[in-house]
Amino acid sequence: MFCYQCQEASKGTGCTVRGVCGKTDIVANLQDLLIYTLKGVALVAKEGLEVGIKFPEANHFIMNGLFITITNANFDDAAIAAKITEGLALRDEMKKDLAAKGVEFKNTHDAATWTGNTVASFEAKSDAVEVGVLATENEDVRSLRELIIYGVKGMAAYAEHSFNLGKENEEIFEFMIKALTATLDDTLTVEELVALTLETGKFGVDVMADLDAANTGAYGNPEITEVNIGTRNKPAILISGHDLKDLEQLLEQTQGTGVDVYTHGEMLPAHYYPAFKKYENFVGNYGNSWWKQKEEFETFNGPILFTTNCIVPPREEHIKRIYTTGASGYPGCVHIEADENGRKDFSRIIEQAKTLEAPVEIENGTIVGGFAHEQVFALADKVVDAVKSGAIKKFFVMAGCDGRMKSREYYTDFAEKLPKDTVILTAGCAKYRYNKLDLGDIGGIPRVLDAGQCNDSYSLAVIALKLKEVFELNDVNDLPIAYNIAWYEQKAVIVLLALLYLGVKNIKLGPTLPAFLSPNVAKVLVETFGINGIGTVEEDLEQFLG
Ligand code: FS2
Ligand code: SF4
Repeated sequence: MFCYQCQEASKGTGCTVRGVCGKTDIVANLQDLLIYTLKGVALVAKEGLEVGIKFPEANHFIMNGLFITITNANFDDAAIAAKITEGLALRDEMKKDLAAKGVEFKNTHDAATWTGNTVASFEAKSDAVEVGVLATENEDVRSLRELIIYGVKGMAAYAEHSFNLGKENEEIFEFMIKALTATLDDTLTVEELVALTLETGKFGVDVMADLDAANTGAYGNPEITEVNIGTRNKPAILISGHDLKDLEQLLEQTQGTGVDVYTHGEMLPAHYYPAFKKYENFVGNYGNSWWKQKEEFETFNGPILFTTNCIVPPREEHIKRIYTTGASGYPGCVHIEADENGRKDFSRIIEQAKTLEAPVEIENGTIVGGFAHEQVFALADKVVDAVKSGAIKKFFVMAGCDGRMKSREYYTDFAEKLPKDTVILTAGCAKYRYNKLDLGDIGGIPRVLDAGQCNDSYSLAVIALKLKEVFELNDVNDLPIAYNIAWYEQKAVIVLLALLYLGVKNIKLGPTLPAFLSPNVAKVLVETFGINGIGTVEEDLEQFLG
């Protein structure tokens, strides 16, 4: 195996024996082979698009396959192997379809022609050099190809959440096909790959706008909300991950059962949506960000439903009460599939919850969030006045991910040491590093404004563009907004590329720069966009404020 797609890549260079995330070499290799299979499907789909033939099934397959390979989403080797089998069959059916329509598929790339039909044959193939990341010898080309692939993985995750709410965008699918096939094209120059990287950011903005419209269209605009972080004395289900449609179905199915529902990790912002407030059994948020889950699942007592990443390989005794759905999976955990209408039957989780103890309270009180674009616009006058009067000197976008490395204590420390006339704008699980600190408010505006999940970083971009308009500025970089982003997995990569596409400069990215950036590619990002790594809190505060 060789994997360097996340921030916790071993020794800052890549995992080669077993993932720091817990991924085995077999799972890592099968994930690479799944990506390779998707590239084969994309080659055929591209040929179809060139003559006006579309394959909607391929679009959905590519989207879901990419999502499955995101860090901490799916550790289930059998499920990944089944997906590869499905992909090969789909690819070959598509070729037949083209032939039946008089189109001869001439591409002889191995990704479009290889075949296998047993798990053993997949394991053998997945070990072959042409399949994995290291297939590309030139480190700059490899770096750009993988940067594009990781961006597209994040894009696929957001597209799938939109799709689950009945929204799809053909242009996004066509871009995924273009990007996947481009990573097999040896004729593309480094300059062309850099341009494609920026184009990935453009579609990143589009997919986040689509998901924002899907979420707010279905559940209303997030609004200021106090979320309970304590518990009550009833059996309960914990729902983790990002998929709001899954949450809605779980809430519907638990009505009148005596079973409560709590959010975990990235599902916390669901409480901000008006549509979910009507459920009396939607009690609050339990615990912290993803990496603390082993301890928190112990005290939660009830079943846990993962709708997406981030899964940490569980303790053996927890497997029987952990369920997965969508792109997520873990060997031994029951996986709940949707029927042809998208309905999921969560009754076995509810029945199990009834037999288990209520959660043990590990903290109490409330936290405040719900500052997505419409809520901030509703406060616009207050915010603009505070900036004009000097009560707010600067905003710090501290969106992104959390992770288990000690170096992430930097973000707690940074938030605590920020001057009292600054406001943090956040989204994603990065917020757990400071959302329970008492940082106070500025004239009633809380000093930590949480827009929502990582995809809601879109809201932060919309807010910045609105402020640029209000203050009549020509450049978004002239605003009193600084960017200190924490990243972990590939959804953060698409958020970063989206910000670059929108013209945001001088982003600090930490706790470490991606292992997949070669020195030359990192240099391009530094010279073109001013991206830089974090230093000490003191140095960085000086740099931002000095
Ligand atoms: Fe956090 Fe994990 Fe949101 Fe990432 S819960 S690092 O998936 O996408 O952010
Ligand atoms: Fe290592 Fe991250 Fe890849 Fe897991 S996802 S194998 S931790 S680089």
